[in-house]
Amino acid sequence: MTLEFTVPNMACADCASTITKAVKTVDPGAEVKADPKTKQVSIATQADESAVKEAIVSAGYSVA
Ligand SMILES: [Cu+2]
Repeated sequence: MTLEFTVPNMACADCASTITKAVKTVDPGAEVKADPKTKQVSIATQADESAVKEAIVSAGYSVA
């Protein structure tokens, strides 16, 4: 399953890597593409959408 999120406060490559790490705490095998320019995060994962969202939010980012 591929999840698509918009993360408006992902501002730079560091944010993208923080978000990627946060997602990987939920699913170490997740494939994460995070683009600070478009604010889009695309995640190929078996994990629950709500769990992935929660991980991103606890890392300090908002999910639209
Ligand atoms: Cu940043």
